[in-house]
Amino acid sequence: MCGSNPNVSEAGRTMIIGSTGFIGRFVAEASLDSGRPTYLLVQSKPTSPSKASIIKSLQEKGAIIIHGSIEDRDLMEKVLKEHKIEVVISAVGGAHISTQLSLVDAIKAVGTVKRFLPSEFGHDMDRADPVEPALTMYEEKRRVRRYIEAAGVPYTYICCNSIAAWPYHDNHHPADVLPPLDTFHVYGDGTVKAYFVAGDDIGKFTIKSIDDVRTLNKTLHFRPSGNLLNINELASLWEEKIGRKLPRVTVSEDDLLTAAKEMRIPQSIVAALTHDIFIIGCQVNYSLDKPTDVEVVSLYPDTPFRTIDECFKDFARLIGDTPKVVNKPKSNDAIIVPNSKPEALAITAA
Ligand code: KXN
Repeated sequence: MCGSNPNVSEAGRTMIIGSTGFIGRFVAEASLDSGRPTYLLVQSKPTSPSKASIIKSLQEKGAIIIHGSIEDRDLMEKVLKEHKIEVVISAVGGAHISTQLSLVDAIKAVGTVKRFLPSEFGHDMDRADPVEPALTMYEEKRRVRRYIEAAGVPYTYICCNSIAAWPYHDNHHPADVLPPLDTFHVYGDGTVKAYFVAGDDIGKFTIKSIDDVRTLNKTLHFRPSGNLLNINELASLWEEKIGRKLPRVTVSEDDLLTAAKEMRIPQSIVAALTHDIFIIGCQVNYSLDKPTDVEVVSLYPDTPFRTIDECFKDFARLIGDTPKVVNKPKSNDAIIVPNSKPEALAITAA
């Protein structure tokens, strides 16, 4: 199936942890789309009705469900052996980063896993240095990196930067939310650029990378130049899509630091990361100059990324199509929309 590319070997059995989460679902869908045998580790009892329906829909697309906990080391060893798992992708949420340590032990013990992707899917932890409480999460992710490297487990770290959506500073899943319809909150002077990558592309390129020898023991950076925008440009693009101008209000560096200091989790983590992205410039203030850096566009020059223009067109379409499911949440002035997949309606309705 991957025939023509000499860097890519035969599709291997892939286990995904956290497949009902925001990132994990994109990865699981992409794995199934690629035709790989896809195993999903899920908790014995789904923690919400929406997670249960996500599992069901992935199962209908061919996923094989394994019940159990990532922290059950004996079970993990047994599963990896019995199903001859070759690739393990973890997309556990920010609150569960350290649960990956015993999984690394299990992977090391079986010795047959060809690639492990820990839950990263953001910035390069070894370079970025956000304020608290994001720093604590990054320290945990750094610890997982060092643990993997010490164990000699083959890995790839995915640094996919930001999700293609309006970057709300108090919402950690902004792609589930429409861009603003009343006011733009512009961080600082609005000129610092970031990479906005469609969730589907995060999944697709993650899966492309897992049996590519060029990403073995590397950090894979997502830097598609067409997806590099500042927040002023993002606002103008959205104005174009909705056919009207909106007022722009400045959210200062101090405002973001104050929100970070409130220590509300996850909102304050997101405020700290928003500060790092749009004030400090953590996605653009370094060059890929380490021998362990690889860049996704140079690896796959013939595979295009979805543009922000296309992603914002999709958001704009949702305004007209689904007026009944557009709700106003209490937490901020954002409007939640379904991401056009039926299970998301359950989240909105819940
Ligand atoms: O529980 C969480 C979570 O799973 C993810 C709390 C915060 C986050 C954030 O993680 C996410 O909202 C945005 C983000 C990261 C990590 C990001 O843009 C970069 C990053 O390195």
